[in-house]
Amino acid sequence: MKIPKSHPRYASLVRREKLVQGWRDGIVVPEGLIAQGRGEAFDYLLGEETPAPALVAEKAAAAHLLTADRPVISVNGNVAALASKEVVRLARTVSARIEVNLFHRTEARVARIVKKLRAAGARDVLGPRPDARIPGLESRRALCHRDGIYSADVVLVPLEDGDRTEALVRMGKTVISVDLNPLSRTSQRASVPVVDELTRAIPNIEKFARELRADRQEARRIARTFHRGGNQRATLDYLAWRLKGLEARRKRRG
Ligand code: PTJ
Repeated sequence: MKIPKSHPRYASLVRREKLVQGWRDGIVVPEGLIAQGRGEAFDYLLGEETPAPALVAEKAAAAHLLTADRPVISVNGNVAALASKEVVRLARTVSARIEVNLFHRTEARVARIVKKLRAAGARDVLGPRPDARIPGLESRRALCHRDGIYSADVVLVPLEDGDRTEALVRMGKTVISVDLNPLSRTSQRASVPVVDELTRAIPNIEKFARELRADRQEARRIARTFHRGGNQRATLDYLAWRLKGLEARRKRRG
């Protein structure tokens, strides 16, 4: 479907089309379309733009990825459909490995996602033939690579389910999440929860990484001083302020 650029919700409609196409191509699972709907509801409440606390978390995410010894970006079906190019660009900027890790795992879908990432410019993608397991996880999401997620010190997990975030934190890793729901288990458990829309968050993290690349000391300082609790409070305050504003506008209109 051709979406007119003048449509007030153009960006959101383009994301929907990408996901539906991803589903047709066997990259996205139907559950992924439901997940996007949930994300959209939160994005609507947040004003469909990056809130200030998310910018702070995105800068901290960039700092952690840049100063990591073994950073890994985990990719699932939705992420591949929405932001393959952006993920590849970020991986290059912060020298991270990319690993396909799926909740609804089939080997055929892993192979299709790897192909999509390669077409977007990735050279070396982990995912097929996993050789390790994340301890304490029953689902097929536990399957991973010893050279990738298993031994990573910093893992970026966009659009995640809470179980794996908890398991990765238990393994002692710094976990960066991207999830529009500030109340999800993922956002509550991640070391750096980024509450922003994926296709805005990944380029923002990349932009901050480019800025910080020349000053590792500053990157280390930002990573060290990020205050997770304070940032989460600021996100909820922002949401409450938005809702109050919407209510005031409704009252003015009568
Ligand atoms: O490809 P697979 O098999 O690994 O499956 C991927 C999905 C997304 C289906 C799977 O990870 C899943 O079921 O995720 P959940 O538990 O529904 O969580 C997804 C979270 O991402 C929800 O909290 C949504 O609010 C959030 N979300 C959805 N779309 C976006 C988003 N956050 C940021 N940007 C989005 N575009």
